[in-house]
Amino acid sequence: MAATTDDRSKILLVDDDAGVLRAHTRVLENAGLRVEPALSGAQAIQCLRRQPYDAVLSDIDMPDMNGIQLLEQVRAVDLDVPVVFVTGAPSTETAIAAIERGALRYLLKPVEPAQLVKVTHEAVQLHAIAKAKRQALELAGGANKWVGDQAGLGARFNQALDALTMVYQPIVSWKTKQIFAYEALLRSTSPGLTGAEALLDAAERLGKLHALGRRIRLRANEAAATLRDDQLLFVNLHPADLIDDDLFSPQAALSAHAKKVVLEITERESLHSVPDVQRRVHALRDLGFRIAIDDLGAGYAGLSSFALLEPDVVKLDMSLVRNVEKEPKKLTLVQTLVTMCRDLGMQVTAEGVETPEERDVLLTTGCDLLQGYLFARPGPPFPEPKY
Ligand code: G
Ligand code: MN
Repeated sequence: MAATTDDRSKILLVDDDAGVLRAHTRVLENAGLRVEPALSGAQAIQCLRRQPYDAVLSDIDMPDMNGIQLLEQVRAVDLDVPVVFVTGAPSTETAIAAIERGALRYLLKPVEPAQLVKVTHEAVQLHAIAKAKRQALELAGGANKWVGDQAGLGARFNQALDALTMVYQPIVSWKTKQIFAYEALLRSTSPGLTGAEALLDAAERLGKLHALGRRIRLRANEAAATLRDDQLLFVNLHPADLIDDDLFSPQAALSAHAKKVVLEITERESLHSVPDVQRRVHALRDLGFRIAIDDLGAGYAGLSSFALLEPDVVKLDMSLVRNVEKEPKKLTLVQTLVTMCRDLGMQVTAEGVETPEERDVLLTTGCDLLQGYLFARPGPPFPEPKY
């Protein structure tokens, strides 16, 4: 194994066929690349957790974890590393799945050595660009993206945690002109960590997502206590909250009002890093919580989240709502989702409704629970909607 000071590009090569793995390793090493061979998806994920790679080249057809599943898990660990598939059993289905999930290229076995090298070099270059872009973003972000050291960030984070506020936005039933629920939304106005995203980002970097989640639930619990009994409170969870014991404790603050609380789990982030998702969600239900899938239509998690979470409520992402009256394809998709969810006994809400035109078209699909600036902006407990 090369020394850690070696600055040659590192490639993670995954194939359950030891012969192919050896042959491809030799081709890439001869081209001056460093290669870490892995005989399974699980082994590849272990490697990725230990150190970053410049590209991942993977077979698709493998026992236990196939290449597509591996790709999803890779994204939970590394957002930027390019993934190239090399497969002997091509099908349109897997090709579509691969590209949809952000695979860079799709090569057919047997691969010409020159092509393997060329595509790998391209992937490495793209990775360098992706890394540079992220750094540029951090620089340009100024106030919102922290570029200083961990200790400084930690101090800012603690201040921001103490000062964090929650705002509340109503979800209304258009039919009854009643408030169905409020969604609790995180806000941070602390210097250096302005905005919910900056605060979440800092928590993630510092390994303090649990502390942030607990504080959010403490605040949400204070609000839940003052909410009318016929109104629900929607509270957003981060996937990391699902592995925090505090969430599952009957003594925890929010558990006292569990029957009034709907926990939102976003489709934007993968749940693959959470072991036993179904058991955990079951435990939350036993405490009295209801479960919502948030940002439906914006995530890469596909429909697998339905099977995992069996949600009580589904929230259509605002990207599906925006201009829905002008885009027939979008409308068809929304109609299909609303019908499917309702058939499964789930309540459907639409987020980010901004215009009467969007509202009216959504109503025709059977979606009656609506949230967005058209009714009320998020504000201190509890803004009154206008209908
Ligand atoms: O990820 P989640 O769906 O929980 O985030 C909701 C976010 O969308 C909140 O930050 C909220 O302020 C914002 N929001 C709420 N209503 C609207 C709206 O009508 N339009 C837009 N653009 N944003 C909205
Ligand atoms: Mn939400």
